[in-house]
Amino acid sequence: MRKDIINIAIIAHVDAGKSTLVDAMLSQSGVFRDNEEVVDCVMDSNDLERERGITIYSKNCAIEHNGMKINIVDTPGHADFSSEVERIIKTVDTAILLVDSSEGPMPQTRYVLQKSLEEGLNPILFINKIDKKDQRAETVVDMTFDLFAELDANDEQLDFPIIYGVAKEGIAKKNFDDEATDLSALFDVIRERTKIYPNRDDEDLQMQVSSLGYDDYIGRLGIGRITSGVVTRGQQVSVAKRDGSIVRGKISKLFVNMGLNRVEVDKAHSGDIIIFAGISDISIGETIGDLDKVKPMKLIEIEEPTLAMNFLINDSPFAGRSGKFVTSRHLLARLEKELEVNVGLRVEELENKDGWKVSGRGELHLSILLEHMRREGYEIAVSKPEVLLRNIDGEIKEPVEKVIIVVPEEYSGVVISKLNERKGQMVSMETESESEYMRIEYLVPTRSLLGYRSEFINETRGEGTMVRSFDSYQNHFGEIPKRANGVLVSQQAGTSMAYSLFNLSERATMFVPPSVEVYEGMIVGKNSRVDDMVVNVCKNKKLTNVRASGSDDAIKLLAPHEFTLEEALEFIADDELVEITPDAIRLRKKILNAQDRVKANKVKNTI
Ligand SMILES: Nc1nc2c(ncn2[C@@H]2O[C@H](COP(=O)(O)OP(=O)(O)OP(=O)(O)O)[C@@H](O)[C@H]2O)c(=O)[nH]1
Ligand SMILES: [Mg+2]
Repeated sequence: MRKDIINIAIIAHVDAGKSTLVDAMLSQSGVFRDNEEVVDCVMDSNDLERERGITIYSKNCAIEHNGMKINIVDTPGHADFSSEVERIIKTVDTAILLVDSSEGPMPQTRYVLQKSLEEGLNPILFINKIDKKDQRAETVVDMTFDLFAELDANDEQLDFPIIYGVAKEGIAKKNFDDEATDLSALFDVIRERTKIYPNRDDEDLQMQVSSLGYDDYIGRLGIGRITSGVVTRGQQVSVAKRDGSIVRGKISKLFVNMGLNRVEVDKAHSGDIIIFAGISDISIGETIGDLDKVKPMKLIEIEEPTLAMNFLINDSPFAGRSGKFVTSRHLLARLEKELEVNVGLRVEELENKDGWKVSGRGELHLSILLEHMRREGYEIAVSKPEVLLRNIDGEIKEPVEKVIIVVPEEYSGVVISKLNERKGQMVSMETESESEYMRIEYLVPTRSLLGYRSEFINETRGEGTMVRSFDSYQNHFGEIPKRANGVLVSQQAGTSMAYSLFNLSERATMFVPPSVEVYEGMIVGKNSRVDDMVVNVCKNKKLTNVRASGSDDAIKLLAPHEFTLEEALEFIADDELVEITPDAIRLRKKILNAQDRVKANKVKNTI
């Protein structure tokens, strides 16, 4: 028996409360047992997602409401994953667009809304977090309406329903002042405004793969919505491949979503989102059809990568100390496995065969992969991220991002001068209504934003917020300033000593605490000046027999600066690497010996 089916995507800018809303939808439709303890953002099931409080992978779940099956796709809000959201939008019947009641529409709101409108969806607007003190729901509704209009919404789309809610408490209402205790108002609107997917079970099978999964036991999984027809387990099918060829295959396993789980079924119906195994090289955009009757659907484009890093074999003196997987064979096998599911990732062997150039959609996309690898026991050395330029109509273009910054007025000067230095172009600047904050909008080449975030946080004392999103490809902006500070490089291997760290810290920010092992060529601090300095951090004070009372016992060391993986990648210069192992993130010079570095530099300068 086929149930009525609706597919919904939850879309928004990062942190608008998408995963929280999905929690509430799940719990109010009785997916959890009464006594079941449910964690917040239950869909953010990956451990990195839990730690960071963000969604990285889009995920499906399904609920039943009044006899109808609702497939819900929770999407990531971070801009690195835009293209994934774009693909999901192609497989749903409606979208719930969340907008924060105080923030208003943000760059990613614009992006996901634009894609939904282009796809012909009629989004439902959900003004979330109306419990916030600084909510301005009515203004935000107006702003969102303007955004719809600006994005050429048609009349039906412009007539979008509005729900006001507190996702955190599972509350939704039609009017701001209504009393509500649950999400009924949202479910009513979904029911009224969304067309149920038509029953097309009698037609030929057509199903396009819109995302991929992987299961250790059954291999690669294809995920997508059945446009028409039915799929049965064991069915022989034809597959229209990306390259235009048509091959045969068999659906060996078939699943649909039910609550939070995938359940295995014998048959799935038109309109439903399925997960299937059996076709080992299935890829995004490929169409499955009845045997010898497949009608390819319009190919979904796979986005070009924008950023690359070299993943190198870790050859530091500490290599192999904490990792289990350190050889090139290990790295290659892991990268190949990642390519199975990580759409938009590209891996090329480096010419000198000491590693791979790995390209992805942004810093987060690539650093998440690195973070996973180190947790699994890999060691890798990684080079400075490099923005990928594009040749468009014979001209070299580079990606440019829109940057929206909100800072206390006193810091606006330094932000503006830094962004100008980095070849940014100001788009607008205004005082936020009734506050001491300035809202500054810039267009800045992605290249010059690498490394800017930590500077920004420092210079605005953590009080500023910065949101970035891809804007366009533009003519190359030319040279941009290099890192303003040199580094302190350890002269020899040994153990760091509080005494030398203390002495150095007068003109540098140290990266290592006392009593840790360092090696020659390891970066141990940031110089306050522009040049690099080779230092000895292992020197201890000569003990004398006479000790001045109280003068040298108490060296007060500032805590060293600890890098997150992303910060480290942003920080390093061209001749440096980040050494990533399960238990440490170290910065180092590519060439460890100081004299060798000088020689190599000379050669470089004469060429
Ligand atoms: N005050 C308030 N906070 C909320 C509400 N809904 C969600 N939040 C909080 O907002 C933060 C982000 O919520 P998430 O559900 O993770 O947001 P998201 O949109 O899924 O974020 P990404 O997946 O990273 O794009 C969390 O700290 C939530 O507790 C709400 O209605 N009111
Ligand atoms: Mg989320």
